[in-house]
Parts: sequence; C-alpha cells; structure tokens
Amino acid sequence: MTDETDLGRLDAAHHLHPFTDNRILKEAGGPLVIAAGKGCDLWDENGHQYFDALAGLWCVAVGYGRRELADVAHEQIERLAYYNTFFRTTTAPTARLAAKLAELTPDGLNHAIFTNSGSEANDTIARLTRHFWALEGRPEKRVIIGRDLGYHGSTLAAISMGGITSMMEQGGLPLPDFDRIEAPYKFLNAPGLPDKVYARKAARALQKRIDELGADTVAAFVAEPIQGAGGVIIPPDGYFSEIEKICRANDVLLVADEVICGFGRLGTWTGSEYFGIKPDMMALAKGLSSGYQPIAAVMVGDRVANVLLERGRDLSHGFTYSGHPVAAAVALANIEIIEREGLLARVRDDIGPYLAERLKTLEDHPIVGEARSCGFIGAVELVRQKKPRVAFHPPGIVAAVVRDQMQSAGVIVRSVGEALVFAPPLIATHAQIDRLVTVMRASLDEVVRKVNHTVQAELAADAMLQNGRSLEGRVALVTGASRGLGAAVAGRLARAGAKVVLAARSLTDLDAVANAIRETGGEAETVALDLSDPASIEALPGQVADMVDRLDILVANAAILGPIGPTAEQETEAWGETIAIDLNANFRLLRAFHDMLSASDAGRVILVSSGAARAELADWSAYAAAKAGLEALLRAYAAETANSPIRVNGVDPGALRTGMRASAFPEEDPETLPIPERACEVFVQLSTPMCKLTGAVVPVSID
Ligand code: PXG
Repeated sequence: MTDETDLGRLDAAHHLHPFTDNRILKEAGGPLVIAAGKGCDLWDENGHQYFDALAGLWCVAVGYGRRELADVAHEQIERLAYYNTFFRTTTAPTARLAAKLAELTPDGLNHAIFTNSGSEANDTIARLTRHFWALEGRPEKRVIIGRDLGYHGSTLAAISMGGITSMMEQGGLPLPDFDRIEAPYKFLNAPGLPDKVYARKAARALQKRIDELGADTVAAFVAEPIQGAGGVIIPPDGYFSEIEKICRANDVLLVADEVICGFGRLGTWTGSEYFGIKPDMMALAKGLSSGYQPIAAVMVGDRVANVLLERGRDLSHGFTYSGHPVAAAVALANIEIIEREGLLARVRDDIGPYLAERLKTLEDHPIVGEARSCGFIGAVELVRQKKPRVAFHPPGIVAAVVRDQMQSAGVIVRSVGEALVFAPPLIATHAQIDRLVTVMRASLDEVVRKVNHTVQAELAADAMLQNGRSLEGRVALVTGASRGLGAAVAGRLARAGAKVVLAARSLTDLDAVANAIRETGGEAETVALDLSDPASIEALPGQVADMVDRLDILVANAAILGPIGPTAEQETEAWGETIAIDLNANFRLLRAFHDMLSASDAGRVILVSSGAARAELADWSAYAAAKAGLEALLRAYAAETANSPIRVNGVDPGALRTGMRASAFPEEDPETLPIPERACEVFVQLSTPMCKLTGAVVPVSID
C-alpha cells in the first residue's frame, strides 16, 4: 500500500474530494499524491517536482518545510496540546496572537474571535453583524450584500455571502436576507470603460442595491479586497474608497474578507491597508499560519466590539478548537518569519513589481487578453481572438487545458473560467517567476497548436460579417439621433448588431426612435443632451457609463447651423453660434469621450458635417467655416490618436431628405432627394473594428 497508484486508488475508493468531480477522479485512477514540500516546491509520490505557484491553496506564504514552525508546534504540543477558550480560560499563544493581530490590522480593529477556517470566520461575521444591529435596536437591518463571484467559504452562510452560483445550486442557497451586486471585474464586465469610469460605476451598484432594498434593512457589505477564487479580480483605483463612502453614508457595516489578501499578499499586512479602507470587521485565515495549522480569525472593530462588550452579555458562539494553542503558537511564529524576513517589503519592492513586469510580456501572445497582477497575486485571461475580442466558448475549457499542460511541465497554477490564476509563496525567487512565465508561454503555444485557434477566430470573424452583424458586441453613441440622418444611422448600426445610445435634446423625440429599434430586435438606450451647453456634454460620459459597459463608436452628428440672416450685425452672431455649436460641441464631445474610446480595442469616431444650412438666406461663409473647422478638428484628432487603436473619420452626407434640409431650401422638392437611410452604409463600414482608415472625410455615395 505504499506506491503511488495504490494510495491514489485507496483514496478514490474512500474519499470524496472538495470541488472535484469525484466520478471522473475515480475513473482517472485517483488523485495525484503530493508527498513532500520544501520552499516553493512540491514533490509527488513518483518524485516529480513542481513549483507551487498557488502556495497550496493561496496560503503557504512562507513556503514549505520550515523546521522552526515544526519545532514551535512540537514544543506547544508537549507543553499544552489543547485547552479551550470558552469558560473564562485562555492559553498563552492565544492571548498573544489576539494582541498581535490587533497590532497588525488597521486602526480600530482591536479584538479577535478565533475560528478554524475562513468559512467559519465569515459565518461568524454573518451572525455578529445581525447580533450587533439587534443590540443597537435595529433588528430589521439583516441583509448582507456580497458580490458576484465572491468566495467566502463553504458553510451555508459563507456561500450565501458569496456569489459562486455552482455552490448555491447544491443545497438550495442562498439563505434568506443575502443579496449581491456585480463584481468589479472590468475585463469581463466592462472592458471598454476607462478604470476611473468603471470604478465609479461598479461601486455605485452598491448604492443602487441599498436604495432598492432600503438602507434600513441592510446590515453589512462584504468584499474580498482582491477576489481570489473568483478569478483574481483586481478592483480599479477608486473603487474601494467609493464603496467605503457608500457604506458610511448608509450606515452599513463594511466587512473585508482578507483570507487571501492578508499577511503580505499585497505587500501589506491586509488588503484593506493596501486599498486604504477601515472595515468594521475582517476575516483572516490562510496566510495567518501559512497553512501549517488550521486557524482563522475575525477581527472586530471598536464600534461593534464596544456594543458587544457593553450590552452583549454571553457571546453564544464558538468552536471547540477556537484559539487552539498549537495553531496559535504556529501562527505567531509564522508572523514572526514574515516580519524577520521582510516579506512585505519584498512583495512591495521586489518580487511584486518583477512579477508584474514579467507577466506583461505575455500580453503579446495571441490568446492572452490581459495579464494582471497586484502585489504577489496575478491572473492571465485567455481569449479566442483579441481584436475585436472573441471569448472562448464555452468558457473554462482552454484555461483548464493550459493548467494541466503547465502541471505536466512542473508548474502548478489554478484555472478559473478562462483565467489562469496564481499566488506563489512570498519567498519565490526571480528565477521561479521566470519559470512560471516561460512555462505558461510554452503551454499557451502548445494549446494554440492544439485548438488551431487562429483559423477558428478567422472563421468566427467571417461568420460575423456574413450575417451582416459586423458590429456585434459593439456599443455606439449617436448624437442628434432624434430625427433625420442621426436616427437613420442609429437604426442601421443597431441592425449591424451594435447596442446604440441615442442622444438629443428631447427624450420624447428619442423614445420613438429607440422603440423602433427595439421593435426590430435591436438594443437602444436614450439620453438627453444639449450640445449648446458644455455642462450637458461633460455630464454625458457618466450617464452613458451608467447604461452601457463600453463605448466603441461615437457618431458626432452635431452640425446644426444657427439662424443666419443677411444683415451685417447678425452675421457676427451667426459666426459665433455656428462655430460654438458645430466646432466647440464636437471638440467637447471628443474630449469627454476620449478615455472611453481609448479603452476600446477599436474606438471609432465619425464626425458628420451638415448637409444643410437652416435659413432663408444661408450665410455660406459661416457654414463653410464650420465645415472646414470640423474637418481640421477630425484631422488633428486623427493625428493625435494615430498610434492608438482609435480611428477618426468624417462623413460629408451631402443633400439628403431631412427636415433641416427642407427648412433651409423650402423651394426644393424633397422627393428629388435620397432618404437618409441610403447614406448609412458608410457609417457601418467606418465603425467596424476592421476599418483601418483614419483622418479621412468620406463623401456619401448613393448608388
Ligand atoms: N474567504 C476567502 C476570500 C477565501 O479565499 C475562504 C474565505 C474560506 O476559507 P476556508 O478556510 O473555509 O476554506 C476562502 C477560501 C479556490 C478555493 O478554488 C479558494 C478557497 C478555498 C477553496 C478553493 O480557489 N479559498
């Protein structure tokens, strides 16, 4: 019974594994038997060596095989192997660890409650938040809000606090009074938005949910600073400060689940410290003991602790092994190693930046959509095609193949959806980071050969073009969309698969256009916009970001000529107004949307110059000046953005059958003019990601 095959079979016969399809495991002849560990390396029963880039399960911060920790456990077992902390007793390591944790965690977190796992810590937090509000005389504050893909553990309450739907399906969860909002997963949720815009949008989702539920019913919001098991989701700058503000404004407790981020993962003792927030409660586990002993803790902030101390009477909660002396002694010694070896500074100043730099080199790989990291935790997202982005479908297969490939090559990472995720021990060397990146690249190459990805991607792109939906997945903003050419262009882009946001002065006028688009199966949103008001233009990106997750195409159809009369005084005014609206408004629009368009993999701008002057005796010099100005503007912007994926073009629509044209040329018979729909094809062509043209003014050709 000692060789690896026998152990694997024995295990498969009697052991049901967590997060594993046990039938497949059995069929495969049982699990890999890990036999030994030293530093960042593991050995299986056959003597194969692996670099453990996942630090066990995100926990072995100080690496394997530390004699010092074995000695501490040994000594503590000999002195006092166990005693409880229930009935006014404690042990020396437990008392010391509580004090040490109060010292290491942010100000105001001064009390610890010990548990044996992160799940129990979060379960404890769920109870405590409700207990706290009941003691405060507000028992109706019960709802705990978490986030999609949040992982807080495997107990009933911890699952309910999280957002892993596969866990909820088993056991009829979530429990009542748990709710959740979107995760700040920019890569999947809003790749086309600039960080700043998305940070605000993702955080505002909390305020929105609190408003819907009623702040009177919400007890707490729980978040991992960086979501680990969900796919190493790193929030954009500004997200957590906004979240903290929202929690305070609504009197909702802020809970940080630091199970992965704590103890140096981000180069700080906690992720809360890294993001500059002061949570009311905090869950700690994993790195607390580097996995050498099962131990976890809830750090309780003064606001909650004082209420518990003053009015809580008996705390009816605890586990036999809460504050276990051996586990506590090992945790203290582990923390001492982190301090002594300067592992926080090492992550912050050395291996963290080195990992980030090496990881970025993978972004030139044809199936790497993003390589991201923060401190010493990272992820590489795989895509079938980068520009425009096409995801692998169904998700989860290619990354799993890469992970297996890497494991065969001796590097252990984890796959989550189409992301490869890793968090090596904090003692990993530059050479080990190099190996992680080299083996990952080789495995990606191997997989590309296997799935013959380029051919498939081209087929996908062709299929998109053939069915006429070349703008599938794109988002377009069309100004002046309530009538005429703007309305026609919006409808045409929607038919090509784009989601369109329609902007114009009057929402009522826009509704009819939006409804017509929706009736034919298109997607449309509307927003009021007054192009003569700079504040209205400046507010537009925020309003657009509230509705859509990206912006790829801006059709600035804004050329409106002011009333122009023949007299000398009016001429000056007319100049002013024409330039103000045609030129300034377009300039402001470009400036306002530059960040969002830059975040798109194929930002497209189309400036439309007017086909008509609205007056009985149009002042053609003002009109011509505005047109020339617009062209200069688009050329200047195209030159500025030449080295980016943004393309900027103009369309001169010529004479079309529009209301504006009719009022400018009342003597003209509209029936002799082409309808605006006939001019739309060029807008689709200029909008596609494949269009490479920039800086051109394209006349409409009607055939
Ligand atoms: N919170 C967070 C943030 C975690 O990552 C827990 C709580 C639960 O801790 P315990 O000790 O009860 O497991 C975790 C655990 C994965 C994976 O698939 C991640 C965890 C556990 C199991 C699998 O990446 N994290």
